Amino acid sequence: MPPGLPDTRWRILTPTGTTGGIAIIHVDGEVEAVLGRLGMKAPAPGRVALQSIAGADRGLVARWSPRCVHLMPHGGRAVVREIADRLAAAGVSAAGEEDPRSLYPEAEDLIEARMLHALARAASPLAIDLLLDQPRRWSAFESGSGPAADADHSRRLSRLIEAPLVVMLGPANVGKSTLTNSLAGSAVSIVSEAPGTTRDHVGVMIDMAGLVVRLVDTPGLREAPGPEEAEAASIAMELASRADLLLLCGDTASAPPDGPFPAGETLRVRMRCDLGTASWPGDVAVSGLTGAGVATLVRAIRDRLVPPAAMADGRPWRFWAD
Ligand SMILES: Nc1nc2c(ncn2[C@@H]2O[C@H](COP(=O)(O)OP(=O)(O)OP(=O)(O)O)[C@@H](O)[C@H]2O)c(=O)[nH]1
Ligand SMILES: [Mg+2]
Repeated sequence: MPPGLPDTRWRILTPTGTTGGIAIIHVDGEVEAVLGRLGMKAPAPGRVALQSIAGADRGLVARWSPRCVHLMPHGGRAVVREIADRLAAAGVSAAGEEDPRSLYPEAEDLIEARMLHALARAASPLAIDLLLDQPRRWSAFESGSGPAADADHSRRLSRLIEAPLVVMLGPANVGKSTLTNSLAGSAVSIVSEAPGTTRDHVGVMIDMAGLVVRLVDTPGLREAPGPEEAEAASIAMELASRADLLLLCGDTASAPPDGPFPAGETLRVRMRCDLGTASWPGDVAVSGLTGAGVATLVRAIRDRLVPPAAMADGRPWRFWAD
């Protein structure tokens, strides 16, 4: 490996773990040496060029200043991983948490740098307008003319930056995987008439009316599981304990089990609502097969995680981690 480059770091600014359209890889420090080691040519400061990025993809390379460049390949995981590996092999270290002002030299102050940094990473489209308004809100607060921030309010809004975890729990064969597929718009989960079809956890990122969530379909909970299913059920409960929202799924004919489930927010979802008369109401009735109630469920999930009142609230949002 070539010798390390002092004061030179890279980091991914766009959300990782997703298959986003474009990734932004920030490099600051000895930019010309880094790009040279990757077999690339650094554009002049202030210029943007389209070129091969480390041989992994063709994309934009933007030189914001003599010591700062952004590589913008397609955001597929394999491409990003390949470029990260090439950077590591070239002796360039990944950055830890650092002052966002060094990442955004164009920002007027710290709050604007934090805002730009959050905008680059935010998972949800709903975050954009709220983030853009934060410098104004924080300066009103600091000048004594605006309200103060609130930890609970800020924690909820931060779900717009880091996609919250939504976990479906319920008995086998109530239509959890069919609903997951319907929400995801493609077959991500295996569906069948045999109870116990889902043996593993299927996670998918879904835009729910502007709020991007990580939805996990779990194997059905069964009364007398075999050893493999018992293991799967314990993983489901572990996931449930980390969930921001649990979807407790029951069938039209029978309510979901009462638990005990990990404490946290829940929505009781009456599945396969196209099948006959309901014996229990649930918070939302839905049919993954016909699509009935799916739009209502999407709104209910979004509004439970980030309530409309929180979106309309004019208090400043503490959207960065210390
Ligand atoms: N009528 C009707 N049938 C459905 C609906 N959703 C699923 N089904 C059927 O119910 C059966 C079970 O569906 P799945 O989606 O595999 O159910 P699951 O809850 O994921 O089952 P496990 O993975 O075994 O826990 C299949 O035969 C589906 O076609 C629905 O909304 N309406
Ligand atoms: Mg299933």
